[in-house]
Amino acid sequence: MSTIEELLRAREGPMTSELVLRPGDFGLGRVPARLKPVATTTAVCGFCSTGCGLKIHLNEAGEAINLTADPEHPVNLGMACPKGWEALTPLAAKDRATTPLLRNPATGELEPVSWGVALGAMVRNFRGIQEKHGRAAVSFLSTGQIVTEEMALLGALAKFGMGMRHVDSNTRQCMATSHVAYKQSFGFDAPPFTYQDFEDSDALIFIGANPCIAHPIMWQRVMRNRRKPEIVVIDPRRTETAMAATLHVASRPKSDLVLLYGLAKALIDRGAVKREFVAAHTSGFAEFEAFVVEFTLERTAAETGLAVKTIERLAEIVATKERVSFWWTMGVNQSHEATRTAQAIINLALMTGNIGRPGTGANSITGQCNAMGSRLFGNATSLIGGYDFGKEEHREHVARILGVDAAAIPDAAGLAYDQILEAVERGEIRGLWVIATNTAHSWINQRTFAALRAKLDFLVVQDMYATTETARMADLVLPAAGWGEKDGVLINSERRLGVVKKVARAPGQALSDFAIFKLVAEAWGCGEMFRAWKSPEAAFQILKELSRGQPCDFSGIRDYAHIEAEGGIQWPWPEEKAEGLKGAARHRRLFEDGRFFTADGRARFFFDRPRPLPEPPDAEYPLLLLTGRGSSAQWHTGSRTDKSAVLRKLAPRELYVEINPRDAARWRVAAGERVRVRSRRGSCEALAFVTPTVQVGQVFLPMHFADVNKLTFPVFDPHSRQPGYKAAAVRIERLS
Ligand SMILES: Nc1nc2c(c(=O)[nH]1)N[C@H]1C(S)=C(S)[C@@H](COP(=O)(O)OP(=O)(O)OC[C@H]3O[C@@H](n4cnc5c(=O)[nH]c(N)nc54)[C@H](O)[C@@H]3O)O[C@H]1N2
Ligand SMILES: Nc1nc2c(c(=O)[nH]1)N[C@H]1C(S)=C(S)[C@@H](COP(=O)(O)OP(=O)(O)OC[C@H]3O[C@@H](n4cnc5c(=O)[nH]c(N)nc54)[C@H](O)[C@@H]3O)O[C@H]1N2
Ligand code: SF4
Ligand SMILES: [Mo]
Repeated sequence: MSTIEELLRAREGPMTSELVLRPGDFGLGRVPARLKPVATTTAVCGFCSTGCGLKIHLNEAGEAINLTADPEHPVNLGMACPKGWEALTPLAAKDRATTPLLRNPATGELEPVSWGVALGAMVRNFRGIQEKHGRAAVSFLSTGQIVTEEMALLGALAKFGMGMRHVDSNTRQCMATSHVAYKQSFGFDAPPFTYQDFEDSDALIFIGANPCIAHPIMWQRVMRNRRKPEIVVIDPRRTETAMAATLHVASRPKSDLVLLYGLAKALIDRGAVKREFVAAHTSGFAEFEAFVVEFTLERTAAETGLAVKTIERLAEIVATKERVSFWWTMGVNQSHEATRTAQAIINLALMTGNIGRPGTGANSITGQCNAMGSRLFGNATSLIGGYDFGKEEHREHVARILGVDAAAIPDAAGLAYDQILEAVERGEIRGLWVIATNTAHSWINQRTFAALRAKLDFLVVQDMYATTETARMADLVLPAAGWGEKDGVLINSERRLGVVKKVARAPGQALSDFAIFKLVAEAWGCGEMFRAWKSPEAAFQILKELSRGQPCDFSGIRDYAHIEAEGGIQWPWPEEKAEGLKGAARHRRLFEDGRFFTADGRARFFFDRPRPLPEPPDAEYPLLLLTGRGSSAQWHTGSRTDKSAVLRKLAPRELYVEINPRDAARWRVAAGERVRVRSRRGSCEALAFVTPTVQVGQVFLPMHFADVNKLTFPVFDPHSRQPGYKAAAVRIERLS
C-alpha cells in the first residue's frame, strides 16, 4: 500500500496528528502531482475566535493538500484543536451548495438555476416587497464567520445601497453583551487583553466559560502559565475546566450578579480596593460602593447557594494575588441581566486595579472566528468602523470615506435580531436574507422561526451547504465559498488581525461571499457605489481608513503580507507608530496608561439591582435547563464539523441530556435510557447521561443538536438584546 493511501486512510481515524505531511513520504514517485506538496502557506483557522495559525501545504496548482499547526504563530505556538486540524475536510463535503437553487412554485422544490436567474429573482422579489411595504421591509441576518471585508461590504450594500434599516447577525446571540458592556464602561467596544495574559496571571477567574471545550488552545496557554496560578471557575456545572481548576464555584445558575456584587462588597470590607487607581482612572465608584453594601456575605451565600467560606476564599484570592485576570464567555453573555453581569466583572477589575498590567483584565473571550470583525464592521448596532449612527459627524465622516451620500446612512441603529423576527411576525418585514448562519437551528425558541418562515414573502439563504435547516426552508439558496476558498481578514479575541487565503477552489458555481455581494450590488443597480471595493484586499484599504483615529485604528498595517509577516497584528496599530512589531510588541494589551476611551478618559462603574429568573422551575417543570458546547469536535449546528469523519468519531452522535444521579433516581431514569425533555414550548428525545457534573435540579443539553432550541425560553437582556439560552424550566419524562 502506498504512503498516500495510508495517509488518506488516516484521515478517517481519530489520530489527527498522523495527518502531518513530511516531504519524505512523497519520495516514491507514485504520488499524483495534485497530492505532492511543493509549497507551504499560512492562514488563521476559521472556526473559533482563538485564531490559531495554520500552515497549509500546497501542490503545484496551489491547492491545499493538508495542513499543520503553525509553530511560529504567537497565538497557538504550534498547537491546534481537532477542528483546526480538520479544517479542510468540510470543504469537500458532498452536500456543498454548488449552484443557486430557486424554489419552483409549481413543484414546491428547490431547483438549480443560473446565477443570472437567481440574482434576478432576488432583486425582483426584494424590490417588490420594498415597493409595497417600504424599504425597511427587507432585512438580513448575518454572521461572525465571514471575513471582515465581506461583513463591511454586506453592511454597506444593504444599508446604504439597498435601503435596509434593520439588519443583524448571530453576533447578537453571542457577543452583543460584551459589545454594549465595554462600550458603556470603557467608551469603546475594546476587549483589553492579550493571550500572553493567560500565562502572566497569578489568578485566573473564569466566569461562565468552559475553555477546555470551547477554546482548547486558549486553555493550553493557561497550562503554560509558570506562576502556579489559582484557577477559579464560576459555573453551575462541574465542567472539564472546573475539574482542572484550583477552585470550582458551583453557584446557582443566573446568580452571578449577586455573587459578583457580594464579592465586590467583600473586597471593600477587606480593604482591597486600589483607591488611588479608582480615583485617578474611574468614575462612579462611590455610588457603586454604596450600592453593594446590601450584598452581605450571608445574602450572597443564600442567593447563590454557595457556602460563606467559598465566597470568602474567592475574595481572598482576588485581594491577595498580584495579577488577577477575569475571563467570561456565554454563561455571562446569555442571560436576562447579561450586560450588568459583564459590567460587574469589569467593576471588579477596575476597583482592584487589575487592568492594563500583565496578567490582568476584564476579558471577554469571543466566540466565532470573526465575532470581533462583525462588532466593528457589521453595520448593525454600531455604524461601520465602530461609529455611532446617531451622530451626524460620524455619518458624514463615514460617508466621506466610502464616497456615499451621508443621507443614505440611517440616523439610528436598527432593530435587533429578536425585534426583526417580531417585525416579521407583525408582517412588517417580509423579505429576509440569511448569510452564514443557521437560524432555524440556533435561534432561541426555534419554533418561532419555523412559523415565521410562512410569513416571509421571500427568504434567501447564502451558505456553503444547501442542507442546513435554514437553507432547506429558503426560496432561494446562494452557494457560497467557505474558509480556505477565499481571501480576507479575521479578528480574533485579543484584537489580532489574521489572514485567510484561497487554497482550494469552491465547488461548482459557488462564489465567495464578497463576489456574491458585488453581484447583488450590480443586479440591484448600486454597483457604482462599490467600485472601489474591487477585491477583498482593496476593501481592506477602505477599512483601514475607517479605522483611522478610532480606538481600533489599524491604519499602520500595510497589507495582507504585512499582517502575515508579523504573525498577525493586534489593533490598535496606527500609522504613526507602525515601525514593526518586535518582541513584546507582538503581545499588546490596552489601557496600560490608565486612559480609557470615554470622553473624560475614565472607565465607568455600571450596576443595577439583580432580577429574578424569568422562568424559574416549578412543580410542573421542576428542572432548570442549561445549554452550551458539548465537545471540542462539534461546531454549533454541525453544518461544517459533521462533514468530517474524524470529528464525528470524536463527538457523541445522538442528543444526550446530563442529569444528576439524585434526579435520575427521583424520576426513575436509568443511565443510557431514552427520555423526553419537555419545556412549555416544545420537547425533544435524548439519552440520559447520569452524571454528578450537573447539580441536583439542573440538566444540560449540548446546543449542537437541532431539537435543543425547541425548549429554550426566549428572554433577552434589555441593553444588549442577547438571548438567554441558558435558563429554561423543563421536566424529564420516561418514554415507557
Ligand atoms: N468546540 C466548540 N468550540 C466553540 C464553539 C462550538 O460550537 N464548539 N462555539 C464558539 C462560540 S461562537 C462561542 S460563543 C464560545 C462559547 O464558549 P463558552 O461560553 O465557554 O461555552 P458554553 O458551553 O456555551 O457556556 C459556558 C458555560 O456557561 C455555563 N453557564 C450556564 N449558565 C450559567 C450561569 O448562569 N452562570 C455561570 N457562571 N455559568 C453558566 C455552562 O454550564 C457552560 O459550561 O465557544 C466557541 N468555541
Ligand atoms: N441553545 C443554545 N443555542 C445557541 C447557543 C447556546 O449556547 N445554546 N449559542 C449561540 C451562539 S453563541 C452562537 S454564535 C450561535 C451560532 O449559530 P449559527 O451561526 O446558526 O451556527 P453555525 O453552525 O456556526 O452556522 C454557520 C453557518 O454558516 C455557514 N458558513 C460557514 N462559513 C461560511 C462562509 O464563509 N460563507 C457562507 N455564506 N456561509 C458559511 C455554515 O455552513 C453554517 O451553516 O448559536 C447560538 N445558539
Ligand atoms: S482552538 Fe479554535 S482557532 Fe484554534 S484550531 Fe481550534 S477551532 Fe481553530
Ligand atoms: Mo457564539
